[in-house]
Amino acid sequence: MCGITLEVHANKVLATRGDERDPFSQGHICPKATALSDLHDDPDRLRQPMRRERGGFTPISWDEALNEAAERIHGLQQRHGNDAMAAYLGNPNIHNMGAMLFGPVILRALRSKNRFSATSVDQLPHMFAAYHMFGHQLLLPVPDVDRTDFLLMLGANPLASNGSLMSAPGIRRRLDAIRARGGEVVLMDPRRTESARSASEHHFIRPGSDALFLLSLLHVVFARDAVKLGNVQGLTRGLDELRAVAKDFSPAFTAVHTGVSVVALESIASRLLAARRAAVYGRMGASTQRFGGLCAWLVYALNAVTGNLDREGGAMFTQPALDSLKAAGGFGVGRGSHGRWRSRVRGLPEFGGELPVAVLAEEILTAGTGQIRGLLTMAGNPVLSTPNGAQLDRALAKLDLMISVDPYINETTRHAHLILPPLSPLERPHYDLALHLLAVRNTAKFSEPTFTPPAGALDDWQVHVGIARRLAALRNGRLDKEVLRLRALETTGPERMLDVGLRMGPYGSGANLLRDGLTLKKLRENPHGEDFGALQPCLRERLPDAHGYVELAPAPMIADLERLRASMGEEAQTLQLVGRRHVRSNNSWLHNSERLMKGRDRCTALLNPVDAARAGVAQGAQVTLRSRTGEITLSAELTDDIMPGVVSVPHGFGHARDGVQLRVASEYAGVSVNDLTDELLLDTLTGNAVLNGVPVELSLAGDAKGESAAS
Ligand SMILES: Nc1nc2c(c(=O)[nH]1)N[C@H]1C(S)=C(S)[C@@H](COP(=O)(O)OP(=O)(O)OC[C@H]3O[C@@H](n4cnc5c(=O)[nH]c(N)nc54)[C@H](O)[C@@H]3O)O[C@H]1N2
Ligand SMILES: Nc1nc2c(c(=O)[nH]1)N[C@H]1C(S)=C(S)[C@@H](COP(=O)(O)OP(=O)(O)OC[C@H]3O[C@@H](n4cnc5c(=O)[nH]c(N)nc54)[C@H](O)[C@@H]3O)O[C@H]1N2
Ligand SMILES: [Mo]
Repeated sequence: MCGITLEVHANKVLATRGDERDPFSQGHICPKATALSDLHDDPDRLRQPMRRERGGFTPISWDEALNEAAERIHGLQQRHGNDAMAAYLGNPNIHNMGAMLFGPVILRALRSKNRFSATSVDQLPHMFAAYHMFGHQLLLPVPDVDRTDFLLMLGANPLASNGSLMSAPGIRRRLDAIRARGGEVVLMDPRRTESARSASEHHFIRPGSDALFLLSLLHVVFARDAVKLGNVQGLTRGLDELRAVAKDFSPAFTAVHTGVSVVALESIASRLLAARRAAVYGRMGASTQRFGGLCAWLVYALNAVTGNLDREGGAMFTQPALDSLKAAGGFGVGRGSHGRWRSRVRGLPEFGGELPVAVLAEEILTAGTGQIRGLLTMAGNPVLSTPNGAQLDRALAKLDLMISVDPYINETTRHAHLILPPLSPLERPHYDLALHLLAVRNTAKFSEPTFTPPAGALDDWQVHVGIARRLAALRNGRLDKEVLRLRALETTGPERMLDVGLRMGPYGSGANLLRDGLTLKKLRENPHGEDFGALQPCLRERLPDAHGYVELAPAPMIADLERLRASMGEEAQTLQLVGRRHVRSNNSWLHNSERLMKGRDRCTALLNPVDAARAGVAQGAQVTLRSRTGEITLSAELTDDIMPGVVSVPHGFGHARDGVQLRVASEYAGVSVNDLTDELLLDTLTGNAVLNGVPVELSLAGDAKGESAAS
């Protein structure tokens, strides 16, 4: 989302700078931008499809690869049924225009109910809450950081992440501006993070307890009779039920569980209520935890009852230039769905057409009709990114067929029979379909490919349509209508769709060709990007007709409160594991850039000195962390910045596995925290994985006591 300027010569990037003229990022970039050229130049990046044979991977032609992919999928589905072929979509799809527009084509062609994605290790609770409250899974409120006077953040570290469900390039500047105009930023996080330094105030909060904290804030709002609905007045339902629910959760009742004192909570509530404009924002720490669904709901509800939903300086909704909520032409995203089918083994419900990725391994490993025997991964590395990744690692080795659309031979794709590598990010055009939807300002920008792709190379979308068309031909013959439709799509490509989408969007000319509106041509003429201004109140128009109101007390959330209450008895005796991100990293896949990786070891366990002393752990010592699913050994970093009783380990490491072909990443291999996260530990309301607040045991590495504890 940040505008960048690349200075290039021949096929080489000489310099990467922030684009000062980009109206959104205004010159800001983060280190990930410099990695673009490293990805482009990386000798480990695959330039040709690969087939796994006895002696390792051998390059094959694209035609051979696509034909073989389709034939093997078709054969597998004929033998075992359509659901035997599963798909997993990873995070980089959402930064990839072609994959966003054409991913659905291959998913439809697979006709499988076994669809998974990184959504269920990430923002699923937000989508779940948006679906049940606003009637559309993508109506996600974004904090209007540029105009708010009071920002309360839970479990987010935007100074490392650059935002998240709040695309906000240069977030430090934006947070500093809040304080400069006399406002406040309050952060709740079990670690005093980089973002805590840009906040006016930081409070430790016990992992997994945010729902209790939020209920107490609501309790205070109701107790003080301070409810104000503002712009959503007349649109809401369930206010009385919300009041009745919050009544039980007084600050005194929850304080022992959250670790946030009554005084602190009352003071935060007072300032939230007194602020002219305030916004509450929750992210990974409040989302990928045991009560993620409740947190997302309560954050949105709190914004609503304090008059801050859909108003300037509050929690607002974007009006993106290509509006995938309303897009014509068949590439809009559906409102969402819940419980239309269930996973075979554990019986977990689908959401939005997907099953929780935490069940993927058991669906492969459990024999019986409907067992998953084939998997297509598209831009995903679930071995490092999903709970109990080690189990999934073993499961993948057992598949009859695995195909990966991915530029690397990594922890996941090393199991693939075929790897189909897309273009480098500098060889494809870019328009961010997803993150404009989550941005703190309405803007649009299109970037041309920097370099011409090598002749014959294919990008993600071409692989998607290429396999889909071949599958259709195998099923119905070469002259089938579907085959011809897909062939036409292949020649049209994503840019035509983008152009139609922009024309039909809120700033486009629509069907009126004489009206002067946004087109792809216009964006091409202004590579710095178009600015459509600050977010505007728009919820009334954006609520889907089929819903038409804001539900403050959705039935599934109310029912889930029983689980929350039950958890209050069982205070954790063990350390609670949480995650962290580093500004020079992105999940698992930027670790092959020397420029990003150099410097001291980042795959460490942050421990409070109190916990360290109890286990006899000194600064820098090797420690072992164990959970139900496995153990990892890494060095300890002692710091008061982490709350007592909590240990923090980053994810995306663990590259020392046989067959991984990542030269730099292997030097900084680290260990995978997802060998400790537990596929059985879920936010059962939404099916989202618990990656924060996982019980673990700590011991000095090689300590016999720890070993006996593990058995
Ligand atoms: N413990 C713990 N686990 C976590 C998290 C956490 O905070 N803690 N975070 C979670 C979150 S938020 C997310 S989003 C997930 C991410 O989960 P995943 O998306 O499964 O994992 P990534 O590490 O992002 O891996 C992306 C893969 O895409 C490939 N790739 C990169 N660019 C492209 C491209 O343009 N095309 C194609 N075809 N492939 C590409 C890379 O080589 C890599 O294999 O991890 C989750 N896992
Ligand atoms: N540099 C960089 N940028 C990234 C990424 C990256 O890997 N590197 N990943 C991208 C992706 S895929 C995503 S989804 C976003 C994520 O963006 P963010 O959510 O902003 O980033 P995280 O670092 O995961 O922040 C989660 C915070 O929650 C805290 N936490 C843990 N448990 C709890 C809890 O129970 N309650 C509370 N209140 N806090 C808790 C953790 O200590 C951590 O500081 O970042 C994106 N941007
Ligand atoms: Mo993510």
